[in-house]
Amino acid sequence: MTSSIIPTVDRPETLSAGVEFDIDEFGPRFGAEIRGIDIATATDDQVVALRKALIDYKVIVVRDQRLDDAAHIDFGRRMGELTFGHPVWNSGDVPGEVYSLDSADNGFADVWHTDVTFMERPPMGSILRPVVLPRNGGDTNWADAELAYESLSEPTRRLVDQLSAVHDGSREFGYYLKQRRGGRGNLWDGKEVTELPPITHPVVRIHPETGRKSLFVNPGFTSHIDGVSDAESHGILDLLYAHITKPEHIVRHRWRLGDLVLWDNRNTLHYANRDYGDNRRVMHRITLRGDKPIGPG
Ligand SMILES: O=C(O)CCC(=O)C(=O)O
Ligand SMILES: [Fe+2]
Repeated sequence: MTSSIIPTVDRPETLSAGVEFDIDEFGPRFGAEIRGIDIATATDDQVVALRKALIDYKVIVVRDQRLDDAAHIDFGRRMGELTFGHPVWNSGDVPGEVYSLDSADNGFADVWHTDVTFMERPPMGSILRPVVLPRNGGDTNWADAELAYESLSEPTRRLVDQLSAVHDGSREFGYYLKQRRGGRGNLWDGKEVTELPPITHPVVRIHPETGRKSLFVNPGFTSHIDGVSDAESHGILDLLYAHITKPEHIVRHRWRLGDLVLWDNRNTLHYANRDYGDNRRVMHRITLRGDKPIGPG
């Protein structure tokens, strides 16, 4: 554990003057636990510093918080602009800003994915807290898609730099959307979502705040690589998924009640282990509005 001016990494423009946190880094540029902050009463300087830490570490864990949905939402509003919890999903008995994932209601996230990449403007980030936890199991894993890009060989980087991929939310949510309120979903980017057309994004995304490149494909929502054969698309995506999910690109979090985890949704993927049998697990997420992904081309 280091006590330092946040953040401790090598981008001087993100240094925050005078705000001290304890940071326990999981890796040089991926994952960190921040200690010594009370999210519900954080100062403006601390919120700014947290926002910078999120850019530097991509996944931030904060423990021992006491937040309900309202306080979770209030904190999210200080971190960015909130969207509906999801473009089409209605979580029932929670505010519209909350996306509730309840194992008793078939809510699982046991496929590697980046949130909502099937929309033109996927979220910038997400903030998640457990509401009900199984006695054990149900850890969440995040993969660093920026490190994954950087650790590809140069010829493969050159190949993927030129590619774009189609993301399709209708595979998972199309049927649900048709059933719901006569095909009317939630608002996203100011418009009611009534269909989920395939959306094309660059395979390599340039982070709008750091300029770094990351792999922006995921097994949850990417249907295929544009402009290549099916066999080539499968081959390229399989190669990228195997590479992204190598153990050295992953951090894994074991949840306790009171935890809050924030992630940058522009350069990470995540996966929730479904290894707790019939026990119940309920997670509440709020979602921060993001930009249209930009590639190197
Ligand atoms: O349940 C989890 O740990 C992750 C859920 C998830 O994918 C999300 O909240 O976006
Ligand atoms: Fe997710």
